[in-house]
Amino acid sequence: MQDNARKMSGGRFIAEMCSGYGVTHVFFVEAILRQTLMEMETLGIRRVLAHSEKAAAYMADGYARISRGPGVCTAQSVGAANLAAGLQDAYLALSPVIAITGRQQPISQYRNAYQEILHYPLFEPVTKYNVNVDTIEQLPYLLRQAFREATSSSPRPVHLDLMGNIGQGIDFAEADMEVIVEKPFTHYPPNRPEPEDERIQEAAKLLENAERPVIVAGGGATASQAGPEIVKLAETLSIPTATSLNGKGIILENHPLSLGLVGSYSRWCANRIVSEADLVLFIGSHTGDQVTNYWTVPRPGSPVIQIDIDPSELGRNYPNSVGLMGDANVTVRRLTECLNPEAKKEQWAEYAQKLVKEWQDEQQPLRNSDAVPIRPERLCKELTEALPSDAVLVADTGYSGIWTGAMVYLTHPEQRYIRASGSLGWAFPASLGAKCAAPDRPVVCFTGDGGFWYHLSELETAVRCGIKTVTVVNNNHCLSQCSEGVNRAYGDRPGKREEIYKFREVKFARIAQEMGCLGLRAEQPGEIAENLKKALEADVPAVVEVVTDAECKAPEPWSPS
Ligand SMILES: Cc1ncc(C[n+]2csc(CCOP(=O)(O)OP(=O)(O)O)c2C)c(N)n1
Repeated sequence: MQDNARKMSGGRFIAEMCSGYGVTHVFFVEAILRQTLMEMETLGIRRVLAHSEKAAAYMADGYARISRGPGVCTAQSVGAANLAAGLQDAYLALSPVIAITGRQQPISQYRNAYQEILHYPLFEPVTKYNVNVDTIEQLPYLLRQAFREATSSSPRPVHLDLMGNIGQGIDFAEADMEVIVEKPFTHYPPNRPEPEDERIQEAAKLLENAERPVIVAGGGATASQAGPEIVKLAETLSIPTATSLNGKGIILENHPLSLGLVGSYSRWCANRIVSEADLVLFIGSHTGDQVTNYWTVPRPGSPVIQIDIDPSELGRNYPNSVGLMGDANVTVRRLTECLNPEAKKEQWAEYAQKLVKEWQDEQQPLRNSDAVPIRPERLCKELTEALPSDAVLVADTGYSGIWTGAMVYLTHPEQRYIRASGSLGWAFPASLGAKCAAPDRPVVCFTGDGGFWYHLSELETAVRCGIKTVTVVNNNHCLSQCSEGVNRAYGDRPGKREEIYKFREVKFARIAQEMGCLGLRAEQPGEIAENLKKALEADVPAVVEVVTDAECKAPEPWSPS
């Protein structure tokens, strides 16, 4: 027996560990870990019973992204596949979700046990640590490692599969165990490594000598809370700065050096400037297809400096002139300290701003449009104006990501933006998790009707658990982003093409109202502002349905010819 070990159940141990690591909410579908959930109540951890395991995983993901720490979700054996499906977005977004499932005892394995398939392969592609907990003695080691793995380097989901289909082999088992909480791993980044001096000097020289440098900041910059340091660096040399969707908010979108979003969900001005740059500084960006518009922006072969906490990312898609392995915040600070401010690129920055202004002028008539059905650009303008200075905006995928990413301006340092990494329907449950992590901040979800349909039932969860979010439904009664592709496929051929992307014209405001929420519907542009105001002031979860024009399509991303 160790010095500080106490005899306790696995359930008590898991509950105390979660509490020690600062976990305030757990998201789950019954039946799983009943002892743990009971013990969590005594420790003040809120149990959020969801209507599906996928939604529970999305909630834990939203919670983790906003709390900047581990988010916990759990499901019994038969729910494991649903839970794993919900981890794809967290995996892609580098979100530290801890997923706990139960699995049948060995005596039932491989003999047609009811509800049972192998879990391990389901979780392999969506976790960085995927282990079985067979005995209570393993629990302290494996659970502590799970917190460490989830939050360190590139944070990502982890999975513990406990003995017993509802985890009872661990949950109720007793042993002498010590609750050890390793403070650094209660949040990410747990540590802030710095690159070597010579590398920093090399990067500084390249930046000083470049004529047209540009910064592209990504999710790693957000994770490191590097915004103020990046803005200082940008201002020191007047470097135009673009972001990915995960980096949105790193530089305020009314800052004179801000270009907005670059890549495929983007503004053309950002793509043009990044494309014309003679040096690109990627900060905490995975340089994937979305932020680079399928690796065309910047052009292949462009000189690149890259900063990342994960060395395997340095040069993955663009060979680095200099690769800086380190935390974004401290690395950028050290880089700025080495720069000669006389090497400013004012002309280049002015040129970049001219393009940004052109883009904004082009958008103006759409943002102010009084058209009915409402244009999404007008909705985004109203949302920009209504968004409180400390709001969290949670965006779904597809057009919801494009509209909010490019057209809702974040203009306050406290505002946060998180978005689906591609899974339609993610945003609404994720916004509930985000609200649990930040109960005092307004949390606004932006989703299309196609996305909202996925987890509509979680409105009941929001009301039951008092999770007071605002959900803006861009309701065009169809999968608008898909209609173009379907029409292209049909070409001139006759047929019922609408069957592939159209829905019935349902009123979400009425459904919401029926479920105990405040439900509001805007059919005229002039109604949006008042509805958003009422929703933000409501003392119940609110749904603001805005009837928009399905024919409005997002512009194709700009690419170099
Ligand atoms: C899980 C999943 N299935 C399918 C898709 C493909 N998809 C991307 S956007 C989209 C349409 C979204 O429709 P809606 O939420 O109504 O927004 P709109 O395009 O109408 O603005 C679809 C089906 C996806 N991204 N994720």
